Amino acid sequence: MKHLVAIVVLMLGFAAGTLGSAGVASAHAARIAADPVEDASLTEPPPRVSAMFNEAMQPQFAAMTVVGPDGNLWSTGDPMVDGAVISVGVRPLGPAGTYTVNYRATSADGHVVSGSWSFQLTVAGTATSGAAAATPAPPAAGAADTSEKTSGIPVWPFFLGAVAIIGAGVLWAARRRT
Ligand SMILES: [Cu+2]
Repeated sequence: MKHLVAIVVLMLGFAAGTLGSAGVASAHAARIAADPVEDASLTEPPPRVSAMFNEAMQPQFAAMTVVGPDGNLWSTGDPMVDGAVISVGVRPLGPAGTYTVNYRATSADGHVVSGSWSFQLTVAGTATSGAAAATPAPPAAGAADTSEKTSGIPVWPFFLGAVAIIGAGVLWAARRRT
């Protein structure tokens, strides 16, 4: 039981560190460029969006999604990690408005880096959207991998929620014992 409490405390600390790291200057990997650039006004949808970091990122566990003004998912396929650059394909876009790119990736030192940026589409495309962003997108055609990263949805909010719930339960149980 003691070990379990220690593990949960560690996980909570890690989660808090992940959440708190966004605004804190640190030596961890940081996003140094984005394509399209932040707040760009585009008349044509980009075929892909990408973020460049200041160091190479681990190819595993990278997530990147594009959510449109309609709240739907417009990214398609798996995120691609190429050294310090993470990118994901984008469907032909639909409604004009703000599209937000969300990403989460692990740097070489194991720290998780997550964030988002937005760009504007000023001329509506004719395409229809993908799945609603709240639900996992179906795997890309031909994709054999059905792991969670295939969906393109960051899983960490759910992970943090689960950690919080488990942590509360363990602490409650531990308190009852003493
Ligand atoms: Cu780090």
